[in-house]
Amino acid sequence: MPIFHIYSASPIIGIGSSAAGLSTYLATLAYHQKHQVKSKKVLSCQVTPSNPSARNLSYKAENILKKQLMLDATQFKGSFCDHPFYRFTITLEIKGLFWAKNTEEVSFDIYDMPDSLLRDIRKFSSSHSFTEYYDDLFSDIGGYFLPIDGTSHREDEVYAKSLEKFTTDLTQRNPQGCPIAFAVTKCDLSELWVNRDDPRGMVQRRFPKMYEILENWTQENKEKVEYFTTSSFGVFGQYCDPNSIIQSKSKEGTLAVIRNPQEWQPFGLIEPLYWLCTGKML
Ligand SMILES: Nc1nc2c(ncn2[C@@H]2O[C@H](COP(=O)(O)OP(=O)(O)OP(=O)(O)O)[C@@H](O)[C@H]2O)c(=O)[nH]1
Ligand SMILES: [Mg+2]
Repeated sequence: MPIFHIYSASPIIGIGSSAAGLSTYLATLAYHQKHQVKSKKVLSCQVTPSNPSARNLSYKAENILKKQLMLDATQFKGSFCDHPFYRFTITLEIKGLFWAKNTEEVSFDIYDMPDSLLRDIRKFSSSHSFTEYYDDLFSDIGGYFLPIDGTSHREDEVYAKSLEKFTTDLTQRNPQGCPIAFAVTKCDLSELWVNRDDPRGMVQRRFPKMYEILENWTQENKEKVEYFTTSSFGVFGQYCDPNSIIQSKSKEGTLAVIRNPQEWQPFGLIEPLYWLCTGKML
């Protein structure tokens, strides 16, 4: 059986809204060996954490998330290269023509950045002590993964301003273009779950200002943006109850822990990463 190996040489950078769930997402990706992919053409999907930091994430999922606790907030480092990166390989079995099956392997590195970065990008980019750090955010990057807490819609305007600065700088510094995967996280929560199959519509309605910035950017510069819905915790039972217990809610979003670790079934984690690496939608 032929194996198509796609190796994304340039890393992906993950930057999200406050406590968007990026670290939880990566730990969940590392921990679950088999992942659900909605597309019927995907027969199976397996994720392998392939460097020590990624394997350590899997350990955190087992010993923190599964014990109904939260991960610590990701710390800001003085220099971009000090942030750990995680290496993953996604192996997909894809239905071909007639009875044929193809195997695809997609490997990539991803950086987990602290979420304060997106909120503060305007302050940050103009601060002299961070010039080098800011420059590194744009050099030789394969794509950006932008997880946004779906319940942080009252912060749309704040993030839209940062996104405007970020996309303008991206076009200037990276003329070859760079894709952005915008992922609405925590879609196990009922208010988001109902619209999980319409990511673009959900972003357009809940985050109209960010949507406008991204759509203008794609049209003017022929850059690529795609929208996704994800949940690291998933839903469970006959009534698709959110598999999460809410700890607190504010305009910045919702903090929660996993509710039923035995029924832990994340969804939507693979699609944005696959798209960033291959340019194809699953
Ligand atoms: N309901 C729900 N809550 C989630 C999900 N993923 C993460 N959370 C919660 O969201 C909060 C933040 O998660 P983190 O993974 O620490 O978020 P982060 O983006 O890494 O945040 P920083 O490291 O502070 O930048 C925690 O309370 C998580 O348990 C999810 O899929 N569903
Ligand atoms: Mg984090």
